[in-house]
Amino acid sequence: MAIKKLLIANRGEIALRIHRAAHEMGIRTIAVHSTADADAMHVRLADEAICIGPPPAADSYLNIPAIISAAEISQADAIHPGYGFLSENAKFAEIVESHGIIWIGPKPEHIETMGDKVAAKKTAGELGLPLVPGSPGAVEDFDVARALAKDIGYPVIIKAASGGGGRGMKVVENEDQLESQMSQARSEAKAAFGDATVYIEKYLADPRHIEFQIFGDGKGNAIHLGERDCSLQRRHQKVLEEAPSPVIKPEERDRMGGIVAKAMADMGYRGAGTIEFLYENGEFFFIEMNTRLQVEHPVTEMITGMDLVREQIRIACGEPLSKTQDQVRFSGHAIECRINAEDPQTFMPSPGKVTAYHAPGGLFVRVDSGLYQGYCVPPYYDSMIAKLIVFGHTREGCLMRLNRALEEFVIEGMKTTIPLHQRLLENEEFRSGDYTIKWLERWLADENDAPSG
Ligand code: MV4
Repeated sequence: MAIKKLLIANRGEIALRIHRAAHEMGIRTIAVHSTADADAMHVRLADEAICIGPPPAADSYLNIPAIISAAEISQADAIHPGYGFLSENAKFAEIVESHGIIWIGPKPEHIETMGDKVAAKKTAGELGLPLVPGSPGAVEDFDVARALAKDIGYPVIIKAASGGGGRGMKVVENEDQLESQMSQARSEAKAAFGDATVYIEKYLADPRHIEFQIFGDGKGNAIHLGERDCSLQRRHQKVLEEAPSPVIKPEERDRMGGIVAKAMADMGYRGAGTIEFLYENGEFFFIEMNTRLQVEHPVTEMITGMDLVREQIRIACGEPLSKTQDQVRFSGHAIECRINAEDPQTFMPSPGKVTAYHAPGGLFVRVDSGLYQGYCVPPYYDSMIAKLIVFGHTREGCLMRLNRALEEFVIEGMKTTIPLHQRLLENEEFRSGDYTIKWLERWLADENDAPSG
């Protein structure tokens, strides 16, 4: 099953990332784009480009008939969805496969299962992954919820089965609040996702967010590529990610990674996946699985020397994993800064025309971005305009190089979050690796109370 032409059903830096891997494998690429993206770099770089609709994503990058038509017209033999948009849409994966087109992603049934958080948790538990204590499934009845919460111990958290990414969650401090919070969670979930199903977990007060990268070949083999620490988030948006986590010891990585890879092998998982855990007091608790390539995959590439998109394409073609677990080697430290077209204090979006652009370079510095001088950042999509990824043999060396690279980065014509990353790099707690999921928002609030000149 060789691929000659690949349609990239995405935009921005990830479309470039996929194009690069494809071209290095001798595969021709087809870009799709909205009318707002006619001048985008992903369109310029691809061998062919097809306009699939007007600016709103619902009419273009989420427009399944338009994308399938583009694939048919261009005779694409594979589709890579990138992240976001249609990447975790099981129906789309099925439609792609039913047209005889190679889907560069997991089996549709696994996308479907992991998209339902209750089903995902049940599956993870059956596969031997450690779970946050909580309800064994969906909870509908208040009396059942009350008994469960009492058993688990307060505080508890109510989550929407169709949620994810932090949407539709309610923390409940005591029994008095349970009934009202639960009915509120249910009606919000119904309104947001068309599904009122909720479940209950013990609320972990201040954990880290640690996720394992895995690959499966769909035939019972799987490997892990270590963890990423994604604890630095604001309103459930990751700001900076690093690998390895500053708090995970090699033995812990090998042990947990082994458990995760075994689970994925047993389920017959195919392609790239990420298993998300909360980590508190030396313990891992499964929360969700992402069945796609992630924004922060480059930090894993930097410390393993592997090309994760190439790996995805190989697997989709039915080839074996390029390495056994024993051949995966972790070396050094990598950090990724997400650079958004936003005010670095208020986080207000700031799209506009790039009037000057200079990307940093030099040893161990990587910039994934579709920006160029004269490009207009459209207001319709995500505000992330670049990723700066830096490697160092040690974390300290990585931080020094990151500081240097941020200094070099010039993006004029709009506000960006580069100054936020520079402020963060000056912070001693961040530098020491001593942070949890609550740390960044607390630090930003403190900064606003006492702004430095
Ligand atoms: C939690 C939690 C505490 N306890 N579950 C937020 C997004 C979703 N993926 C899961 N989330 C959380 N689940 C229990 N039982 C705290 C969070 C959470 C969080 C998790 C990861 C990264 C940042 C976060 C910010 C706030 C809350």
